[in-house]
Amino acid sequence: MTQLTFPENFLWGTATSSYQIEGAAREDGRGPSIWDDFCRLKDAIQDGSDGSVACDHYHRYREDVALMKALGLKAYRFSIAWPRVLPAGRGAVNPKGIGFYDRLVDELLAAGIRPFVTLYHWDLPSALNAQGGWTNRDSAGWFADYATVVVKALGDRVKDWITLNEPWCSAYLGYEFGMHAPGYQDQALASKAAHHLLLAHGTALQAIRAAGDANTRVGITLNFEPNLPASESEEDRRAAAEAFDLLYEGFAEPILTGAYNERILARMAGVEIRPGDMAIIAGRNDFMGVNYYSAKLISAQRGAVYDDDPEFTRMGWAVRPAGLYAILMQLHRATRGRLPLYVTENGASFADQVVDGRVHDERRVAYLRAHFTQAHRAIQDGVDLRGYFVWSLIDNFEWSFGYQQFFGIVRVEYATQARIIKDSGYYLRDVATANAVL
Ligand code: IFM
Repeated sequence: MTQLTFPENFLWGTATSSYQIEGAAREDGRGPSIWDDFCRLKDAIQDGSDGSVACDHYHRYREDVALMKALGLKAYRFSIAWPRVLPAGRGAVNPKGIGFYDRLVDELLAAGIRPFVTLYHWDLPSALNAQGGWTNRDSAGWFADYATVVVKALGDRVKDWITLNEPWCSAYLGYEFGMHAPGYQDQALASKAAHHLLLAHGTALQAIRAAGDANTRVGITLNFEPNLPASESEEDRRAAAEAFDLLYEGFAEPILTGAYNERILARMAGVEIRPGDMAIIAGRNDFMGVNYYSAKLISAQRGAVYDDDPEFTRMGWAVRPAGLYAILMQLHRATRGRLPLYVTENGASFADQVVDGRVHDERRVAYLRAHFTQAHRAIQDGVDLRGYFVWSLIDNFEWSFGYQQFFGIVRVEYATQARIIKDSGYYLRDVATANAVL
């Protein structure tokens, strides 16, 4: 059997985000965020929970870094809680907030793990939301100022920066569908927020480079759900290629081309787009992060089809590994291979069980194997893919689903905060060690 070996120096790691794992929501001067507020709204979170304790990572980060080291992982993507660093969103810096990330970075480096730091993974300071949050055009400047503070504090050791995580979710789940903080339901607000998030990304690119050094690399993480043809027929292929894809057209395309297409402009009616905005949005990235979980099947006759899916995860997402190959190739073609890519999230929630102290999560192992295989196939076909971060290191607070979804390769027993490495964790260790799909 031929082994599917990855390129030398390929980075294997896991990803998390601040509000989903840290807890300690009211400790050491952290200010409130829109997620603290949103969780208090009636019925906002399915199990009525919040992230105030989560995985208690704020106190257990040493144990969590030791887990990564034991699993042989060479990279870790985590996010910084803006309200820990700037409790009011702007102005006074909280030294204890920066202090936490300072210790975390040192711990990672001592364990030989390269930090990839996301500056915004959805926990906007409440004080900024009171001023309109992402619907306020000033948010781009607020974000760049915050980025400057963090890069000045950690940039001597952190070289890989991600501005935003999944701005589609911040804009549309947060301002149009009401499923995420701040919980609004207004399409016009969502379009405004989307433009300002892109502007914030572009403005922060410049700020991060100014605050960093010659080795600073900066990019953005976007979520994708590509349109796949439901069959190999010519008409299904055409239908899939022509079907609207807000995730790609609304976010990747303006970043890569400096323009919104007609379909996006139609949604942007009423949004102030100033001369110069698009050039800022299309500023140079050193890489792009790809978050991939599922894809849509498009049929010329039936539109989006859901009925011939082989398998769904606990989130109700269809398992379609071929979509990972498709989006990596699409980005490769769009950038003529000039922009390095990372899979910054991929993983699956399944209902795990502990049996004799072990978690035999064979469905998650199979999911990961199938997706690693597609990533390998993309590399074979020329994609400059540099690393792969599995979502997630540990089970955690899955936003409006609370603690009822399980994405970790390590289980968390929330009553005791004990960590149990699942079979998928050992599988990732073996893949990372062999640098090959096993
Ligand atoms: O948990 C989330 C993460 O915060 C962002 N990307 C998708 C994951 C699974 O839903």
